[in-house]
Amino acid sequence: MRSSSRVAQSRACLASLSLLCLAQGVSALVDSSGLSNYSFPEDFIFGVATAAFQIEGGWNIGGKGESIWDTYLHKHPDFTIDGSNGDVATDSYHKYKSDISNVKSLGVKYYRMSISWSRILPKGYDNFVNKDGVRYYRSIFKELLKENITPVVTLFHWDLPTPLMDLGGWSNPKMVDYFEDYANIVFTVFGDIIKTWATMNEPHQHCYNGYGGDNFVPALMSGGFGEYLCAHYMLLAHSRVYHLYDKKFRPHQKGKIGITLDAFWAEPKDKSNHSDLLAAERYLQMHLGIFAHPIYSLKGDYPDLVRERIDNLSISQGYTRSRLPYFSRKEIDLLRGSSDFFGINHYTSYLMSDMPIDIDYRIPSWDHDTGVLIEQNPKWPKPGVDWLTVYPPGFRGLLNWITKNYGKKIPIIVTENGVSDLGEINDYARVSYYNNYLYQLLLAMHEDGCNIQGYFAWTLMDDFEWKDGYTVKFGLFHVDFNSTERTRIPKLSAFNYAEIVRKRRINFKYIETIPSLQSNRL
Ligand code: GBH
Repeated sequence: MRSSSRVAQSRACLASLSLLCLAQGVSALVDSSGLSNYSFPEDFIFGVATAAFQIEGGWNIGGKGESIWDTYLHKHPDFTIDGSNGDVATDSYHKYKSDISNVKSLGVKYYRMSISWSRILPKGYDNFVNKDGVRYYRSIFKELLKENITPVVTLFHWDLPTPLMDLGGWSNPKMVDYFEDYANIVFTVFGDIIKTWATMNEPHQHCYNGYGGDNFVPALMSGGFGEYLCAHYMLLAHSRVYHLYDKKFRPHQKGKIGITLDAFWAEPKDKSNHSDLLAAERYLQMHLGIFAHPIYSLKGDYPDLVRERIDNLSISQGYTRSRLPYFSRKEIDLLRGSSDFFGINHYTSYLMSDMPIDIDYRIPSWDHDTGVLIEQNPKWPKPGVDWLTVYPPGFRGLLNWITKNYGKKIPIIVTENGVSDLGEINDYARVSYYNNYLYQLLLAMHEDGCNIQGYFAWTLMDDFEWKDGYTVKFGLFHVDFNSTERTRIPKLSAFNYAEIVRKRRINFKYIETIPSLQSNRL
């Protein structure tokens, strides 16, 4: 690892890295030692994130029931591009102690993880609580606390218990009750330890890819209907659980509860073209505003733009009623303000331009309703997976968009951000990605006044990447999926992130310091 070829390689990479810095206007903003001028406040939350289905494995161990990803992948082994599934994943079910010591080695004080609903309630319903499942998560939480790491827990990161999917999953209004019943058990058994909860992860991605399309399980392909039913009942379920916590648990457990949304940044393709500016804004409203406006705006409800657009298109397509359900007055009031923080996941940006829509078009879809042409900018680097190009200023743009729309009072927590690699340990592109994206976050805080309180890197280690199986690698730690041990090795980016967390500054010359890493092991 410390060979001269590695050093030579790093020098070559440095050249391209500094070009990237220049291109992104960073070079003037660092001092001569390469440290960023701005720093992260002492109380800034630094963490690292994972999700149950992507790491645990142990799919039928310890009394766990099946989730939709278990059931679907067993039935359709070709769904993932490598024919894989989550049966073993990174085997965190057995290796959680070493995972926690890896979290600790990064120096972060927070760990974002999710609970597998079917490990706690094997059939999804609350009449039977699986004691082994409760014990498993308590052991993790205890181990984290022992290492002085605070767990931040998501209740739902896409692995719905299969029996609930058999009844329509999130398109069934009864899901609001079932989610409340699950949350009630989880708050009861873990609320003494867990003080930060997120109800759900990225409802947009779950609904769009799983209900509207077939990129994710349950692959319903119910375009133009499925996404909106799913979104609607997920929002109502979120609000129900927020109020459950607020009334029944918060008074004695004294925690916080919010939600994690997601968005790509929408960069107008031609900034001088008014219709491209409108297209970019429309994209953000249809993707992020549709979830954020009901929760975080003063007015509540779906954004007017979204409401009117889907109503009008539905009618012109010959439907008697809108494909987007309506909230009652009471539901609007209960949703408004139902989050203590704004959790946001962000990875990449796209160029947006206007796509004129055919109002009589008979096959509805979220994409058609949005009416935006989405393209990648070929000039932005693409270090790994096809959907992810690197454009750090887009991150600042998104943080400002959130602040502009929902105010400075609501604390923003970046609950995921990261990039994929092709399997290398010396992941120079990820070092550069984190440095540049974190710098944009500093600019959003220090120059734009965005109220950003935390940041979680996605992800601790290479994991099960949904449809991409194990072919796409987002980890700070490399995982050897060919070994039964699932051996974890820190990548270069793990050392770099640990240094950022320790120094509270970004070191843009980090790669130059590689030879000194040897004496500076995690
Ligand atoms: C996050 O979603 C998830 O929360 C996390 O579980 C996941 O591991 C992480 O991203 C990294 O992917 O193949 O062109 O159809 C991010 C949103 C949704 C972006 C699915 C990529 C597939 C695009 N992702 N999408 S495509």
